[in-house]
Amino acid sequence: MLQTVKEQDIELYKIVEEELNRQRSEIEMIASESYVPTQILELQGSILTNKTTEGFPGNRYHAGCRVIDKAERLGIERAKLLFKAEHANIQPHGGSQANQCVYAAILEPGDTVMGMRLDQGGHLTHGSKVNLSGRFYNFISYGLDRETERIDYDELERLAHEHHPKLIVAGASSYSRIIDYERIAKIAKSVHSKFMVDMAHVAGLVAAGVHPSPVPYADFVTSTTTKTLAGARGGFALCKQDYAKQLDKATFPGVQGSAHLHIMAAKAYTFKRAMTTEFRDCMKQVVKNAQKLAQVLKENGFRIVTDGTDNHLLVVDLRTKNLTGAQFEKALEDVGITVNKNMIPFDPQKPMITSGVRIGTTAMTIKGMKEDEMEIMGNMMKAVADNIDRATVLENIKKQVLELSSKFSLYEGYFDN
Ligand code: DSN
Repeated sequence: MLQTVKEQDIELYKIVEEELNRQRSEIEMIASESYVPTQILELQGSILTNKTTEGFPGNRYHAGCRVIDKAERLGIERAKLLFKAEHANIQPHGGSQANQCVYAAILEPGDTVMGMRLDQGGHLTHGSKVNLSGRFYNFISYGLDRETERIDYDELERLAHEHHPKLIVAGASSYSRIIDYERIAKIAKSVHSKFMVDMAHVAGLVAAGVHPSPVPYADFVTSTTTKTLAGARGGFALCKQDYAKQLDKATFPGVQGSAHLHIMAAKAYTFKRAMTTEFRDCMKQVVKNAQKLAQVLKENGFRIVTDGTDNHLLVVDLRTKNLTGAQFEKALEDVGITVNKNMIPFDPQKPMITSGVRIGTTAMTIKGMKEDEMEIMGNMMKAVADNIDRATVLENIKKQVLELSSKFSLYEGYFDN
């Protein structure tokens, strides 16, 4: 790939080459990342990018759509089949846009909505004041129980009865436990609220059947096709048939303009691949790996938020190691392990410092790592934490990281043709 780019734009070629080397040599544990199959790279780089169109298959604002309509229809049908959904819209450019499309479908500016607090695991688009969601709508936040560090469903119910939201949003970007979708759906029903689940982080696990599906309970389900779905860089939204027209109209012309056909084709491939046994086995291993890593870290003196995990990620409280998230993130990056600093529940630190890190196992599981490698990594993380100021020890760990990474290949022959 990229041979003509190499000839025409060596600066850009070198950036891609450098990034590929980074992805090959480092241990990638950002919970929202994965490695996509080469079919996704090919489709996202395909000639489908040339077609401009607005509207939906069979009802377009531009001529010449008879072929690309097939790609979007295929993606829609596969999304519906995979998640057993009544309606799918695969046009949202990302997860944030998918959320915006649902909001635009059923809310008016100023409407009251409930979402999970960003600093306790929620997402920016679930009502943060620095995001359009928090500026356009009156978001009331629910959070976690201080003892269990799990969603405080009683508080959620109390707030719902107090504020009568038009929509309740569930879903998170740093919550390691199963969310009780059925219970929140009942609460939503009891206050005549609609219910949306943003399943972006767990969508691959849901597709593989290793995590409960929100689809039977929610009026709307949004997601990305990246993260655990390990596919196209984009989003999609599912809904009950009753809301299909509203959702489509909100997506186009409400929120977005022309569709990205090359990405929609890659989404269609993502859904097909997520139905395979190979993908299901991989997702099972993602969860096993996260649980193993949590156990090893615990044995190594770290505190794990909620004491463990049910999914692909864990949030680690670093206070037992007298470290901040920013310090540990930097030290791990220096030895070649990539994680992100993350607020722990009721964190006394600021968001750019934090008391924790979030660690995900999707990418490394896709590369082929299993429990044995999780043990090695948990031990390396302890060694980094315990030797944060010892340059020679850290140099040695960096060599171990390289050695471990070199055992797992990534995009072999990428630049060969
Ligand atoms: N929401 C951000 C994350 O979870 O990392 C980006 O997808």
